[in-house]
Amino acid sequence: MKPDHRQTLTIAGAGLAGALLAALLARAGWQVEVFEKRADPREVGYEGGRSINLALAERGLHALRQAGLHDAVLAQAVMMRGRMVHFADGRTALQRYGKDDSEAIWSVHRGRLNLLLLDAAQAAGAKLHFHARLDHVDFDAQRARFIDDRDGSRREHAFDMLIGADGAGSALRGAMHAVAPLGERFESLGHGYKELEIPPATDGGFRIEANALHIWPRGRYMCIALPNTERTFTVTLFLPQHAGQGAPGFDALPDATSARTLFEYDFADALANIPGFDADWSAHPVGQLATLYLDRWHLDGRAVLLGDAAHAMVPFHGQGMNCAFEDCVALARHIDDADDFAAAFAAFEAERLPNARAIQQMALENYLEMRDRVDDADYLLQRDLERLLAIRHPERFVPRYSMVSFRRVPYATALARGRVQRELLIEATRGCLRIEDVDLAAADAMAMARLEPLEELPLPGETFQSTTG
Ligand code: FAD
Ligand code: E0Q
Repeated sequence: MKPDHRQTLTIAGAGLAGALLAALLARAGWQVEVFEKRADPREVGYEGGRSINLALAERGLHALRQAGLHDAVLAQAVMMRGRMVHFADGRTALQRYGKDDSEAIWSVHRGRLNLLLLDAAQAAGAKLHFHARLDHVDFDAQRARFIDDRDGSRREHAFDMLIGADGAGSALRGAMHAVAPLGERFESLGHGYKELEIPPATDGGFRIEANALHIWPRGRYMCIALPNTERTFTVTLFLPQHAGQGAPGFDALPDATSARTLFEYDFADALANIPGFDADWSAHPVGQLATLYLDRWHLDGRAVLLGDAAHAMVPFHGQGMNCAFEDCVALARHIDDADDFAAAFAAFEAERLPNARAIQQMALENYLEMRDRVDDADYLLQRDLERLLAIRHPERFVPRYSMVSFRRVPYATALARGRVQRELLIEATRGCLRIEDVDLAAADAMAMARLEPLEELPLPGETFQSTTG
């Protein structure tokens, strides 16, 4: 479709996905209006609530490139070359994410990224409305009601179509569900998270390695830390909600003193760098983690969901935002390609829903891998062989982590090829203790026989260009 000035695209939610989508669609020439329940963060400062920083990888970077924001975002990001694993005995080891610095991920500040996206959306011509919480939708009359939570005042808005970028608790999803069930299923992980801060060192520098994602795996739970440009780190503790089977849980840590005892035992080297531990613990809430599955994401041409509103996932692959950004590019492309909105939304759902399912599953799998396996001997041997095969067969054997983080092949492809590769690694390392024990010729033969070259697979929408951008 060519942009039609008699039609307005109305977006609910000006978070990460809503703001980027508004920028992309406005740049393509569409009239866009965005309604956000919170205050304008550019006026009141960012009132976050959820994770302070996020890992940005190639999928997200590619989407930002489409909006002309790649360089501006990277200028405010800290490179993370790999995972710095802090073992229980105090040793540390850096596990590189990629082959060199061209394959790294980036720690970005959620609030600053959101500000940049809002500015870009506005500069491209999108109209932004704050203090406007989507509350009720009449799909027959095509009218939506928004509430200003400061005083409870209401405003009505006539829409042509609604796009739900209003996050995991999406009000649009609820309204769509009332008209035609979406097959909604929430699966709680049973684990929550809490954030703490490592401030700069007394000399103003970073207290621990700056260019890494730190991880303290402890079997059934773990801590991670991501660097900030301010030379601080945001630490996140992931822990079962309920204590049991010898493992601690948030319910058994009623106060900072009991939490401190856990940290003294399990995360002593982290605790030594968190001088505000007690205050952080008391002030920060425990966040919930869940996966949201839907069977449908759209209501003919009148409404569609994307990002967390459509497919919230657990954060252990660092892909929720990256996937949401990829959704934005895909939706803009389908709107460009299709003859009407119903066809665009249907094509978007058909392309993205299976891929959302795949990354949701990989994110769940990564929790087990991160908290329990990164210091396991079998796992380390398989990673060694994986690295070797990736060098020997660069076009065929691409580690699953790399397919997810450094490539843009569909997530479903990464999941399927990852399965084949994992089987291969298990078979080729069976009975081996060291990489020298592995029969490389046999591993090579398996790679050749079981894996087609990856680059021959087409990428979705490689040809999409926004009309004016
Ligand atoms: P949101 O960012 O939640 O934005 C939704 C917006 O809608 C908000 O501004 C909200 O105020 C607004 N809104 C809500 N309801 C209404 C309403 N009724 N009316 C109007 N506006 C409304 N992802 C990564 O890629 N990398 C990471 O490293 C990473 N780490 C994470 C760590 C944690 C602990 C968590 C919880 C998540 C992490 N994620 C990460 C996932 C990422 O935060 C989400 O996937 C991403 O924020 C989704 O963006 P969104 O725009 O869909 O939703
Ligand atoms: C990344 C980057 C919250 C979070 C975010 C992440 C990652 C992890 C563990 C977590 C996965 C990884 N990872 O290191 O394999 O790559 O974003 Cl817990």
